[in-house]
Amino acid sequence: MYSAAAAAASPPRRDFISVTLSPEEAVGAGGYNNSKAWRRRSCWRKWKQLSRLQRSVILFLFAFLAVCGVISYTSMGEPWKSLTNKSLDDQRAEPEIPGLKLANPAVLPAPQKADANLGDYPELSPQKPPKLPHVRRGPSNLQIKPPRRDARLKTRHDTSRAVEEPVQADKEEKTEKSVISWRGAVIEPDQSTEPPSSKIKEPEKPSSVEAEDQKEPVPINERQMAVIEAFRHAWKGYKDFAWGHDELKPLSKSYSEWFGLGLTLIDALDTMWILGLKEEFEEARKWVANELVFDKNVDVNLFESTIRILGGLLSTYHLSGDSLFLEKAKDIGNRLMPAFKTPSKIPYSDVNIGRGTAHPPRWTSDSTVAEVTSIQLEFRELSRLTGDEKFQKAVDEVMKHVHTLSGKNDGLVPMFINTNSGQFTHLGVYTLGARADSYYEYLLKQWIQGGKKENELLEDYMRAIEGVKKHLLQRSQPKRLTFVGELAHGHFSAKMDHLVCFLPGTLALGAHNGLTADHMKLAEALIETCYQMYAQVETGLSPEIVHFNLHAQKGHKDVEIKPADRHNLLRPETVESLFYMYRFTGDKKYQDWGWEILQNFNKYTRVPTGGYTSINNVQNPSNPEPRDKMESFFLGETLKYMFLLFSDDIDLINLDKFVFNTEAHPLPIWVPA
Ligand code: DMJ
Repeated sequence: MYSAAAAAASPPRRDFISVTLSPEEAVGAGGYNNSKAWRRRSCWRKWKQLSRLQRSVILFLFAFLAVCGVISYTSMGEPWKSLTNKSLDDQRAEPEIPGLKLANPAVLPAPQKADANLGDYPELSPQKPPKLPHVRRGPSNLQIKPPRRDARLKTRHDTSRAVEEPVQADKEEKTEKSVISWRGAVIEPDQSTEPPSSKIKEPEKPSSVEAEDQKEPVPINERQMAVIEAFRHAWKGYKDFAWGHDELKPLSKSYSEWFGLGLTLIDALDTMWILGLKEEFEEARKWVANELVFDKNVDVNLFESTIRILGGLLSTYHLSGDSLFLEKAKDIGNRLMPAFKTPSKIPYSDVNIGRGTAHPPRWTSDSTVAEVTSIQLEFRELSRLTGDEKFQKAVDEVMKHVHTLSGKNDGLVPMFINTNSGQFTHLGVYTLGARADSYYEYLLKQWIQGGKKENELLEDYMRAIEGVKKHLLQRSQPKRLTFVGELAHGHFSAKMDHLVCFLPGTLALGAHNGLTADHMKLAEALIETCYQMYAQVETGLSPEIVHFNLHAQKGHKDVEIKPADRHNLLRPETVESLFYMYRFTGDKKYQDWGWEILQNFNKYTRVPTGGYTSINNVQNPSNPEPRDKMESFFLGETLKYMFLLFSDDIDLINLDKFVFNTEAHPLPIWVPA
């Protein structure tokens, strides 16, 4: 190309040849060793001998060559640059599990292939960090420790560094701690807690409590104030009519007993701490100090008492730093241990905490799969705090055993497990709802709690989500809502429990922790569905169970409700997922949806004399049929997640430092010693 252009623009050939100065010519003319001055003179002489035209042509050619040189240099740079970037991207984007963007993924097996049918989820929202004003909250004496640095700033910093400093970024990918999030940010947990393997002699000081002088006053917004008001109203009912008992019956102004252990009070302790309700907290603390006694001849359900009582005490200990709560946690933890004395080590469902005996329900020797696999976060944390390995050993053994069991369907588990044989029973029925739900939640959360090193947990989680995609996802009509149905002996049922609405939050949490962005897409689709389970109902409150329409019928919505399923127990799962979705996307619509739900709770479930009640009929706004019961999780979970959802402070229970148990009690994430 160059010679053709040159030829076209050149003068007659003779002139061109006569001006070509080669080293050979120079050598021939005067010898290679002649002085530089001679060579300069000789060149100059030759130049002078040229005609003006010849000189112009030469100057033009030099100029042309110089311009071409500059152009080709810049255009060669581009492919080089993109090649460098691509190889960096390739290093990041080739995990062992497709879509799993982990810094250290080598130990993970490939999952089974997902059904491609339902891949068409709404687009991810733009991958920008949420626009959250960075404030800390709460009265000064109830302040949660601020992080050592601004997590959002750090995330941005790390992202840009990954592009600008490839060598450094590559090194970071190989460290055990770093994980690439779904937004492409490098996440490095920086908690100061240690895993239980390190010998701890003294009970550990909680890591999350801040020295008084570092606390700042924090503004609480109007929606959060409304949650505080709702909590106070609920608490008033509990205090006036059910103090020290398990549950408030707000209409009859009395209480019901389940374990006789002040369940609502314990479940609500850390909510009061987070909401900054100092007086209420102090009063409840006194009750725990003076009245709470576990040496009682009473049967408790292992799962329920672990997630509500043990979990509640542990998280309150971490938030408050008050050793009273750790002492109580140790006491109940020890009293629950007899449940694990079974032939298979799969625990019994019930324990008598006074007598130290345990047993299965009267009608069967089976335990529920979700129950035996959703006590791990709490017992593992108890081991870490006490240095006594027995708690963790018992629950880890359950997980290891379940990991090896046959009877799963692409990672989906049956609902029952036998305490004698250790095998799954009632095979062939798969749900993400009651009796299986928190198995999936705790796979991910244990992996996060333990510093993302226990690969069997992650492997089971990833496989299970693939199983959900393959067997349980469907779309409704007319709105084409993505929902999670059930499978019974090969037959799909379009039934979804409200309980399943924990799943969008869990998927989003996984994506935040470096798992595939597909999980975030699915989370976005599912939370829309969970919201519609409220929005399409007359009271704006979800029933316990819905059935989705698979075929469009005139005048029918997506959601159908059977008479037996139209109650609402003040459950938290949708609000819980809204909280995670807002934290990770910053999309205000999630706050608005939560706000609508709170208003509808106020409208249809609030009892004027104090407390809130579950209702029997979400389809009848003029008579929702109050049930006269306020579940402890309304204070332990629903109102807590509401308050966190409306907060713009990502350090109000920072999700890179804490993992919530299935009853919304935050426990610290461990880091390697
Ligand atoms: C709570 O006790 C827990 O969230 C549990 O995992 C499921 N059921 C209730 C709330 O709905």
